Amino acid sequence: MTTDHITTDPTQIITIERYIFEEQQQHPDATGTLTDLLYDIALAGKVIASKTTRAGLAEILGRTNEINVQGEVVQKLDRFADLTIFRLNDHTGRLAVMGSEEHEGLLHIPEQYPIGKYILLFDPLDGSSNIDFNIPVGTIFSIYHRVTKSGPGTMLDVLQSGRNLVASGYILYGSSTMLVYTTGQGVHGFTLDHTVGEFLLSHPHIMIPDDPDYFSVNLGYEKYWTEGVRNYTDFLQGIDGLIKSLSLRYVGSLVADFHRNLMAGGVFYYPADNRDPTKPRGKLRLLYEAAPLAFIAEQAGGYASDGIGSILDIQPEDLHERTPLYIGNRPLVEKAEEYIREYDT
Ligand code: AFP
Repeated sequence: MTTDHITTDPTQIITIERYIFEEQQQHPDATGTLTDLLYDIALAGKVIASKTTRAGLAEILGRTNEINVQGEVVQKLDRFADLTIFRLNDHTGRLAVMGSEEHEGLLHIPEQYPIGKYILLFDPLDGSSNIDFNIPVGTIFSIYHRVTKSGPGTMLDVLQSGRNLVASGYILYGSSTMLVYTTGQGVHGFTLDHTVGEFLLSHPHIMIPDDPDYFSVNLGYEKYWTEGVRNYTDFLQGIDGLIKSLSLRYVGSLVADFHRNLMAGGVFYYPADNRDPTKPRGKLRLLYEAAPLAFIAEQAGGYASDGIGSILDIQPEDLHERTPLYIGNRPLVEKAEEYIREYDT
């Protein structure tokens, strides 16, 4: 028998299931449903990780030649991740309805299964255009309480502002697989130990460091930006001498870019630009990308804005609504708002 996976004192190991359970115990009225739901998402993450790390081998790499509702080519792994999350959550009686970035409409709970009290929104595989190049991708999820009283969940349940989030998180499929989540009691990170098949607590109570190292933006689009965004970018590079220059890091995979800045300090932004008249508010989706990460940023001491005000205060009007996003250290994000106020309004 091999024992090489037993590298840690077992009394020090905290599984994600135990951690979420103990966190929920602090709420006397908690029924355990949220704990179970988060654990189901962790399970989906493990299943998806098993495929993303074998993408080339499993002959699953590549495009399906289908166009999704965002007008993007659907990757096979996107479809697998999407189906995995849906199927692991459609029958549990915990959800009233789901929404996926890959689908135009709501994903209803099949008739034969019970309806629950939570709403789950997810971007099954964000950054999927990177898959063919072995670059990290991620799953982003958000959980709300339903607002309607009974029956299948409706658009009213889904179109809630980020202030109503019960929990949000992401799974990063990188050099290791990490799950980071918040239920409004701080941000906690878990790393998947493949040898035991479980997410183990590796980063409790994550806070964004005060002294930021990085800025992340697609500089290739600079010519499409407003004056405020260009001047803000100069500021981050220390060109006007107000701060030391930050290093530029841009993966083009939001979860990876966000995670690095969360751990090291920095700002990610995807501004509004005039590159594509059909997308005047940038590329990123409010409900599937910006709001869940904004909740995490705020819980880690940071801030997220659309350049004018908090992402969490935006009342969505459409399931696939887009928003400019500035996210990371609070002073850096507030500085973006300042530049936009001064030059663009
Ligand atoms: P894909 O899922 O099409 O790769 O898009 C990824 C993404 O939504 C987000 O993860 C990135 O931060 C952003 O788009 C990158 O967009 P650009 O390629 O325009 O910089």
